[in-house]
Amino acid sequence: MDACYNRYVMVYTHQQISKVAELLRKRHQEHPGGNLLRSAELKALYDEIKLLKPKDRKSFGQEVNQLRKELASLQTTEKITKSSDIDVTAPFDVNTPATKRPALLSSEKGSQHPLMTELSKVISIFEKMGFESVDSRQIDDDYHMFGSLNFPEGHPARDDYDTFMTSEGLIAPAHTSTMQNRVLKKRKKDLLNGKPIAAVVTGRVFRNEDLDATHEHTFYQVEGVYVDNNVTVGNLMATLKAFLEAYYQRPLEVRTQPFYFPFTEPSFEFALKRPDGSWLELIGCGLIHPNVLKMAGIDPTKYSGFAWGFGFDRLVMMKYGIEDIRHLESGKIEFLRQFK
Ligand code: FA5
Repeated sequence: MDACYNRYVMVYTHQQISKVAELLRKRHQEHPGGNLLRSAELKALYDEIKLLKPKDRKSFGQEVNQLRKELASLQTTEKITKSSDIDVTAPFDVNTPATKRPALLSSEKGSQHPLMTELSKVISIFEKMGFESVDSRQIDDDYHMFGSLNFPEGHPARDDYDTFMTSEGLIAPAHTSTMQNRVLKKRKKDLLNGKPIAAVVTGRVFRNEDLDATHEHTFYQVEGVYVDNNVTVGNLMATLKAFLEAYYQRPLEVRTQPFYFPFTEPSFEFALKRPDGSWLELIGCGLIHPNVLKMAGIDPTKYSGFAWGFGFDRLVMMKYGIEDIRHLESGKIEFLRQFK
């Protein structure tokens, strides 16, 4: 701090200015927070300029301006030095007596984010139903986003997912279905041992969306993948119903309608009725397309399966009557505290 300070010490030829400079530097050392540029002494020097003979004004005026610059630099240097003193990760040594600790804003004990609390509940329900939980990735490639999911090259359905891409061509996954091929490949040996493949994949997904109360650019999905002998749409619907009943613990009105996904055949869309009577689209699902099984090395003439992907944020919104999805990632403390 002294070193910085000395860098700005100037020499003034006018004694009157030199005296004020000395006085204000001293004052700054004693009260670093004060505003020297507004000091009465500096103002008096400016007033003095007008009273001088015209021939003396220029050199005196230049030095007063110089002093003003010096004082401004001192204050800026002080600000920078001060802010770099604060280390928010370790503001003081734990052995520092309470009276010597820096004044910090009071804080309350934090809590887990409501989405994470609910995610544990969701995973625990699926584990009880025999599903193993797997984390999805936050960066993936074209093959797992599209190719392995039976999206033909150049197919318009690729444009339905407004994906974010890196300049190297990697993709921020727009859905957790990017994990299907990996799950199927890794667990196909279970089928040979007479066990079904049963996994739920959870994670963040990203879409270049127009945002509104039910659409975020970053949200969570929970994907389910189940493969065995003779799997039917009935098994899919019964699994989703059992999950929803266990999670909501109250009756809900649901609507199912045919849909199109390249990776399931047939495909469906599943919506929940909201208190105001409107429908909230929650789940995309269907029977796994034979090409998706084949690409993972599973024989579709022997095995069949179902898959679903639901919007986890929307699931939680319905549980707590949250009217806008954007609250969840907003970091608004008043909103989050309601879930403590
Ligand atoms: C899919 O993402 C498919 N991968 C789902 C799937 C998986 C189908 C496996 C078949 C088999 P979709 O784009 O419809 O489908 O999204 C699924 C769910 O994610 C939606 O029903 C909705 O609940 C949620 N969702 C989609 N976009 C958003 C968004 N922008 N913000 C919040 N939730 C969203």
